[in-house]
Parts: sequence; structure tokens; C-alpha cells
Amino acid sequence: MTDRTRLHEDELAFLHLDLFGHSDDGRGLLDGLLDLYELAWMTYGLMTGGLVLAAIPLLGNAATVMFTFYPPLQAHWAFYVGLTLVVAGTWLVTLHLVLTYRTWRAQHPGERTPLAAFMTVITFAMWSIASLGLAAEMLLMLIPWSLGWQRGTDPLLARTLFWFTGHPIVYFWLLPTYVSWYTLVPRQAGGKLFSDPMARGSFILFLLLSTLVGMHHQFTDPGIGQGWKLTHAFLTFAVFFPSLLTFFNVVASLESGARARGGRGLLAWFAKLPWSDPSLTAQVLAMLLFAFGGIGGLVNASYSLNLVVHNTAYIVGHFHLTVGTAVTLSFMGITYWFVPVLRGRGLWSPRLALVQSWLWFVGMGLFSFALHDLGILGMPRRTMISAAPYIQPEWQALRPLVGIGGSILFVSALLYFLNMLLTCVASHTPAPETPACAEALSGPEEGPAMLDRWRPWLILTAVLLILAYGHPLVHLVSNTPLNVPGMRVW
Ligand code: HAS
Ligand code: CU
Repeated sequence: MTDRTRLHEDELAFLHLDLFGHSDDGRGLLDGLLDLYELAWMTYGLMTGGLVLAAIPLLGNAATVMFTFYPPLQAHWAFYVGLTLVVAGTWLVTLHLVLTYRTWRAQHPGERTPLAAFMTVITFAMWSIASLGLAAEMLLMLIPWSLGWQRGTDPLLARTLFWFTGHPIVYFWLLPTYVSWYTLVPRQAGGKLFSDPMARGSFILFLLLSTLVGMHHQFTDPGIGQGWKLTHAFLTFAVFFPSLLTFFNVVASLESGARARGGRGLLAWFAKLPWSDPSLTAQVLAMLLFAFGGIGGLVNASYSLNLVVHNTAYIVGHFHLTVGTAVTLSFMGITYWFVPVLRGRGLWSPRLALVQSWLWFVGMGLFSFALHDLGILGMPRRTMISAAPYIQPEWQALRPLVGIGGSILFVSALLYFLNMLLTCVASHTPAPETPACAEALSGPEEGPAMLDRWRPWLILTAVLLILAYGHPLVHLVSNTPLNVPGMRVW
């Protein structure tokens, strides 16, 4: 056996372990998958190449368009092409997963898909559908326009296509976090997943509903009918629901762990979680702040209330609790076991990791609380406030909290990277074992077989998408003047 084949097998065995946790028929899967090795490297090359291509104009000050790259702000074409390649790379990941999944399916007829695999495939299916908006914006508008082939552009159409993808992108970040909360955290807490079928149900709802709500970012955009905006507001309340299911399921699972460890009382069991485990601590602290991020999201989504908070610091507070904590702090917690497993060495300092997690929690608590408050007091986002002539006296008491919270976060981030670096180069403790997925109190067989099918859900997703976006998109495309020239303000 050549070295390369061995690498194939190791990697694929890991993939197998990772996605199809409890199946024991590893060999057949490996046989079916050897040719996917090249595909994986191609994906890696495409995404890295895209990143580098986008980074060159970014660093060269030729892409000063911020992360939403709204036209008429215009960047160098390489920025748009680079980002498009990154997205194309994610489609190859979907292809890889689907091929793997089909092989597994063929070899395990009648078996329920393991939960982690099911959730991973849903995440990428959802994302691949969602990314079509961005792909259309890039290929049909921004790239030809930045190359000078199209004289003008249309900010409204571009924003609509952007947010078609831009909202579900937040679930593309969140769902991997949920995969960990559902499949690994219950066991880390010493317990079991409360309900496997409910977990699957919540992911199917994400597939169905994630892409129907983008206009909740466009409540103040002229040129889109109020009826459509209101529809998207109601659909946002609907996509809130699978996160409520997650709230219930994950907290019940944590509770099962804490009670098994001797926890008592209505809420006092919470103290009995294994708080000395940094991986678990980081993720539970992330959950706690996410509960507030979710509530803020509901405020944002409420059509009329949105007018109070839109374009203010409140939104910045919101997304630091969601992507900045639920996702980021959870990912940090995940790497506290994952990097040691990959590197074959123990975490350099679990205690430092605990300090880091708590600092993130406290720092973000301050930072985001102050930003929410400042937003309600009317402080705008995306603005250099210290230089604004309209600075308000009632903002002044809160602004230092943003700075203090931000500084604590900065220290926390440094400690995180330090710990990761030292784990890779200086740790001498033995490697932990790859964690196994949690068992479920109520297993997959207890749910309807319907939950493990794809075609009906994909068809329903397409139908809902046409209902939520068909008419407004056709209207915008058929009326677009494409006549707004590009500009660069910095
Ligand atoms: Fe959002 C704007 C609405 C979730 C990210 N959002 C943003 C922006 C970002 C972002 C980056 O409707 C700014 C974009 C920009 O630059 O303009 N968002 C929502 C709603 C949800 C939501 C309804 N957002 C997220 C997530 C994000 C994210 C997730 C990133 C990962 N958001 C909006 C709206 C806007 C918006 C409007 C536009 C505003 C504007 O005007 O510009 C929901 O999905 C949230 C559901 C969450 C929950 C919480 C569940 C809690 C769990 C943990 C439970 C466990 C605990 C342990 C607490 C329902 C699962 C406790 C233990 C015990 C003992 C109890
Ligand atoms: Cu959104």
C-alpha cells in the first residue's frame, strides 16, 4: 500500500467516523469513496485560491465595500470573482457529502441516517439552495459591472439577491453549531440527547424556512411591496420555531446530564454540569448568550419595531450574540477537543481555556448589552461615532462599556490563539479520544420514516421559495434600469 492510499484510508475512516458515527461497515464505504480524494483537494484549492484572490484587492484598498458589498459601492473585479470561487467551493463540499451519503445509503438499506450525517447533509443542502441568490448577484451583476461590461447597476435588485443568501448564511454558521449541541454536547454533559426525531424535525424546518425570510433585512428598502415585507416578517417568526425546538431539546439534554451527576431542583441542576470541561463550558455559555440574541432577533423581525432598531448599534449587538457568540464561542469550544484530536496531543492548558471562555462570556455580555442600549437610543451603526457632529449626551455613559467589553474580548481571543498554538507545538499530554455521538433518550426509530426522506422536503422547499420570492424577483428583474454608476468612497 502506498503512502497516499494510506492517507486516503485514514482520512476517509475519519470522515466515516465523523459522519456515520455508529455504523460498523467501514470498508465498503472506503471502497466506494477513494475517488473522492481528488474532489476534496480540488475543493480545498478552489476555496483557498478564491480567498487569496479576494484578499489581494482587500489588502490593497481596492475593495472598500464592507462585508455586504452593496452596490453602488464598487470593488475591484478580483474581489467578486474570489468570493464567487469560495462559494463554488462550498458546492463541491455538497457534492462530496451527497456522493458519500448515497454510497452509505446503498450499503445500509432501511437504516436511519445517523443524526450527525443527516444534519450535515441538510446544512449543505440548505446552503446550496440559499447561495443561488449570491451566485446570481455575482455572475449577472457585480462581476460584469466591475469589469466594465455593464455600464450601471441596480442597488435594489442587488440587495434583494444578496439578502436571499444573506439571511440563510447566518444559519449556515449556526447549524454546524447545532450539530455539536445536539450530537456531542449531551454526552459531554454526562447525559443523553432528549429527542432525536425532534432534532431531525427542527433541521427539516430549517431546510424549508431558512431561505424565505431575506426581506426582513429590507423593511426600509423602497421599491418592494409592503405585503411581501410583511409576509417575510411572518415567515421569520416561523423560522424562529426550530430554534425554540432546539432550545427545549438541548436544555432537556443538559438537564439529563446534570441530574445523572446528582443535580436537583428546578434550575439548581444547572450548577452540576461538568464546568471544569472547557469544551462544554464554552458551548453552554454560548447558549446562554444566544437566548438573548434570539430575543433580539425577534425584535428585529417585527416589521414596525424594526424601524426603531434598523441601521443602529442594536443590530451590531444582535449579531455579536448570534454569530459572535453562539457560533464563535461554540466553535472555540469545539476546537478545544477537535484540535487536540487532530494534532494527537492534549490541550495545552484546560484552565486557560476555561478562563478564555468566561472572559468571552463576560466581555460579550458588556459589549453587546451596551450596543443594544445605544441602538435604542438611536446611535447609528457603521459610523465613526467619535467623529460624528451629532453625538448625543445620553450615549456617553454607555460608550466606554463597548470599549471595555471589546478589550476583554480581544484578550480572550489572544488567549484562545495562544492555547491553540501551544497545543500544536508545546503540549506533552496524551491526545484525547475522538468523542462519540450522544445516545438519545428517544431514538430515531421513534420518529416517522418520513423524517429520513429527501425528495418531499426538497420539493416543498422549492415550492415555498417560489411563493416567497417568485413574484417580487420577477417584478424587480423585469423593471431593472441597471443605470446606477459605481463609486468608491474610500
Ligand atoms: Fe439575525 C440581522 C432576525 C438569528 C446574524 N442577524 C442580523 C445580522 C447578522 C445576523 C450578522 O428580522 C446583521 C446583518 C447586517 O449586516 O445587516 N436573526 C433574526 C432572527 C433570528 C436571528 C429572528 N442572526 C441570527 C443568527 C445569526 C444572525 C443565528 C448568526 C449566526 N437578524 C434578524 C433580523 C435582522 C438580523 C430581522 C435585520 C435587522 C436589520 O434591521 O438590519 C432567529 O433565528 C433567532 C432564533 C434563536 C433563538 C434562541 C434559541 C436558544 C438556544 C440556546 C438554549 C440554551 C440555553 C441554556 C439558553 C430562538 C437554542 C440555558 C440553560 C437553562 C438552565 C435555561
Ligand atoms: Cu436575517
